[in-house]
Amino acid sequence: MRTLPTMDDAEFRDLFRRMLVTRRLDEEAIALQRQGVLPAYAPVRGQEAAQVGSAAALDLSRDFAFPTYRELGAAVAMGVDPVAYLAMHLNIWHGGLYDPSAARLAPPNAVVGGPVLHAVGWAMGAQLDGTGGAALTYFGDGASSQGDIHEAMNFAGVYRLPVVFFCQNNGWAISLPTSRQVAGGSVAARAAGYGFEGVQVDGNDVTAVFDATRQALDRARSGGGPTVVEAMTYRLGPHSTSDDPGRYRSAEEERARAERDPISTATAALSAEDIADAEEHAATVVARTTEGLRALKTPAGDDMFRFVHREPTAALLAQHRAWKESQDA
Ligand SMILES: Cc1ncc(C[n+]2csc(CCOP(=O)(O)OP(=O)(O)O)c2C)c(N)n1
Ligand SMILES: [Mg+2]
Repeated sequence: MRTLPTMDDAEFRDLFRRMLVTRRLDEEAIALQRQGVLPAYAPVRGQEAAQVGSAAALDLSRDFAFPTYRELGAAVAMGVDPVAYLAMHLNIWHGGLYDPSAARLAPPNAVVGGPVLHAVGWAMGAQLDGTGGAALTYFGDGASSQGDIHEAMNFAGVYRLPVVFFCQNNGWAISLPTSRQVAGGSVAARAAGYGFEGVQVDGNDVTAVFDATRQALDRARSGGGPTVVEAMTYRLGPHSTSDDPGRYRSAEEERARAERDPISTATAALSAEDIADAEEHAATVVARTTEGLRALKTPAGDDMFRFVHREPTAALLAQHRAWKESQDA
């Protein structure tokens, strides 16, 4: 196992700050769900190094990331406004309130395996128009057993598309352990069958994740084809705020895995002053985010009918009229 940090001290401190912002925002999001502000939330605890390390490796001037429903850390690492990202969990609009094109982050996708298909389509476009960017797509150990993933990886392998398949193997797909989702034990090993590279990395070591993702993105941009990066990590919390992990896994397992908590692993390599500084910064971001989320107003119901088609169809216009009439009634 490698020791932290292997990168420049300032870079490492910066990654740690983003991981800590993610941890504290994640705790706040759970509290907001318990207070009835957010209807539901998918916790990130334990996966901060995997998310921040991978997203920080992106070149935001040309790459594009495709998240699932559990990517707060990636959004934080990419500099997306946390209010706009977490607004997704308010369920008041289509996904978050950030501008995906400007942020280089697609709208969060709750279809398991869904973002992977979109990333491959984007990568095909990038290859055709020669802009030189790469796609980074997130998916889980559970998603890796979906047929969509096979189609996406095979297509990407055949066309040698600039895409990095970033699997967060967090041990569980809701109540099913990885052993029931991944025959053969490794998502990375499957890459060989698609004709490209696959690497397994310690997903709780932010520098190891950053290095592996950076290498994979560089390879993708220089025409070397796709890579699977499988970050071995652990979901320390529940699948969602309506899940009780005590029904399918032991407290012993949770305790053992908590010893490899990415935040404490990174903390061991930092000074008390750096940590205090990062805590103060995180507290400021949390306060601003909570205030912002509480202040958000429900958008106009008409928004349901906008953004569906550039030119609305007759059927959609009729539905819009019927909806308006039902509101006035
Ligand atoms: C196509 C599809 N099937 C099933 C679900 C229900 N579902 C939501 S999350 C999940 C488990 C996903 O596990 P994994 O890919 O390991 O990601 P994790 O939740 O661990 O981050 C399932 C089955 C869904 N959202 N979409
Ligand atoms: Mg999982």
